[in-house]
Amino acid sequence: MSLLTQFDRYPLTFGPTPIERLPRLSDAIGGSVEIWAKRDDCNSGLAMGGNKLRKLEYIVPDAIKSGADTLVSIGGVQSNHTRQVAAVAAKIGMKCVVIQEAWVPHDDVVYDRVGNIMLTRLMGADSRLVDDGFDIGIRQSWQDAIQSVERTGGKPYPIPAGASVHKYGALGYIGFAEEVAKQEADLGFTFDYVVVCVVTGSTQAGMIVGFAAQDRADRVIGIDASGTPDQTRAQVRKIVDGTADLVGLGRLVRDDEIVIKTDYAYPAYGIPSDETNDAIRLAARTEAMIIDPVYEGKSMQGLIDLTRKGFFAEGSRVLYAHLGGAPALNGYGYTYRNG
Ligand code: 5PA
Repeated sequence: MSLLTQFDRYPLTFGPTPIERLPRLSDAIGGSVEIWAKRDDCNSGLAMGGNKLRKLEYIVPDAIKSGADTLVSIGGVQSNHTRQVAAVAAKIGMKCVVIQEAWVPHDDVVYDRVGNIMLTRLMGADSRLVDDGFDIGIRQSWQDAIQSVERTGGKPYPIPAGASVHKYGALGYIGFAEEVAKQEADLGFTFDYVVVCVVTGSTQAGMIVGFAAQDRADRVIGIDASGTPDQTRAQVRKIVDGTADLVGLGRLVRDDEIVIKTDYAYPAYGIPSDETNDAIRLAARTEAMIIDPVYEGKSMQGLIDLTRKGFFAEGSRVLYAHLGGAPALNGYGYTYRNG
């Protein structure tokens, strides 16, 4: 039985996302485990897709019901989230204001003109650059933007960073967990682990609640890419509790069911390490699977390191959640100028 039957969903995605085996990547990192990917990066035709569309499917009905005419959200300059909010606004015929803070100390000359922010502007969003640094919490700049819409006679619908501390923000990734269980039934086996990047928290939190209903939430291995893991962990805990209550999970999720590895976010949010870049190149060269330096590159780095260290028992099947994010690569043209 789905935990989601009582909630409205506005379709923004193609449907269940494909799961594929990554044999050349598995071999390249030792062949002791089977790496598979669930391709949420290919989930939608809206502006290149990604994890926020799965979340926004459960938020849009509330936005429409509220009578709002403007979605207001926030992220960094190369935020995938604000791109997807801008896409949804265009698709449902609302206006969009997005705050883009200076979350990443990155100086590529085209950083604020290509990739996510270019697409965001193309789709007609009012993209406002603000010079504040990284923080996943509630920001003054976002509250100012909400008020600015009100002052000009609009009706804002606020969506927090990553759609994460929104009441319905984690429902989409409960759907992910239920979808995996259905796909496993077709495949004829179950995955031993799911590896997922975590920053603002609702992706992993939704998975935890969804997999808790299948009694395997501790098999969801979060890889922190925020570099502020205490804050991220506290936010995941809070979202898990609120969401478990909302959907009627019927029990508290234990602390040991929230697994977050904190070794891979260095040197900082949005800045790839040499090991992140090795992971990005390896995924590209073995499987033509394109991942970004901010999020998925770090979770792939974690997956590779944990595999090599023997964290996953030999013969395990590990499902890498590919959450999107490739458009940000355009902002790192200098880093990858030689491949
Ligand atoms: C993001 C987030 P959560 O924020 O739900 O933990 O997801 C992490 C994540 N992978 C993983 C990709 C490709 C992501 O875009 N992106 C944010 C953004 O502003 O784009 C919310 C931070």
